[in-house]
Amino acid sequence: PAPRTVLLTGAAGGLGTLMRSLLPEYGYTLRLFDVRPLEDEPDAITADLSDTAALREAVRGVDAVLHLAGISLEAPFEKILRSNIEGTYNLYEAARQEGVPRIVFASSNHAVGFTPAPRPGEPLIPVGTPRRPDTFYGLSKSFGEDLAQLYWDKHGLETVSVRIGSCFPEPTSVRMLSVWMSPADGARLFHAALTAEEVGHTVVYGSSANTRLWWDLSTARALGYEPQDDSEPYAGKLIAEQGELDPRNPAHGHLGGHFVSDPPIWPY
Ligand code: NAI
Ligand code: 15L
Repeated sequence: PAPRTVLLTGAAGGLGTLMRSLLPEYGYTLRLFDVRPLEDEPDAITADLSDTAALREAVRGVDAVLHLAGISLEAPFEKILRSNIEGTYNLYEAARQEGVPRIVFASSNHAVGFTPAPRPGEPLIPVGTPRRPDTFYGLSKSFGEDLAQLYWDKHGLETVSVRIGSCFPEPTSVRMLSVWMSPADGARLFHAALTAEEVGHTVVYGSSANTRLWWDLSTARALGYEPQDDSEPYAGKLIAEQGELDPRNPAHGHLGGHFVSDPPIWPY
């Protein structure tokens, strides 16, 4: 049966806020979880991913989890370790103990961020490309994908790991023309990941059907995802402001953009 009640971790964040408004249209009842209080949501659970008792209670009875909580940019290793590595482990343990059948995990393009960006005419990057994290942050997403595989192989807990590109209302850089996922396509993809049958552990890239796409969306489409948006209408303005990408510049020539720099520079 299609999942109805979904635990949304990271509900107070940028993507969480977008999904709180978009996912109910698909018929979901969302249970909200974040360490940051959600003032306008009296039933939201305010807790840290280190609080294993709160997590057990949060996942009890849900049909699936959409796991967005975590540090979403580069940070000192100790912080990444606590929120993204141990926090994701704590969530999987709680889900296993409570018999939750599926997690949709917000992985990131930064798990493969050091992969050279394909030039026009070159093949798109498949999900099976070797992982090449560009940061401790990307490393934590690589860990999350391995954790998901372990919990599928050993415990039969399913995951769709979504290597999200850039999910924001509009693309704001030339790189984002290749990796952008419109919020509406994000909701379409998360819905497909929540409802597709027999996913085991499936890894997909998360983006719109961009004209300048860098990666292969076939595993996402196999879940039933049909992207409707394309960043191309934003191309003229962004290229006029920022210039074309120069593949000789490391921060232009890799999937992860400026995350490959040391230190990583945002925005790009
Ligand atoms: P965000 O930083 O706006 O939101 C993350 C939320 O997680 C915050 O509300 C924060 O309070 C919460 N959180 C962090 N550590 C926590 C902890 N230890 N316990 C409980 N809650 C905690 O990030 P955004 O943009 O909404 O991203 C959501 C997820 O998607 C993140 O996991 C991020 O890595 C991933 N992602 C997002 C992309 C995007 O384009 N927005 C691209 C690729 C991945
Ligand atoms: C991510 O993983 C970040 O969470 C998000 O804030 C963006 O930086 C995105 O990747 C990106 O690569 O643009």
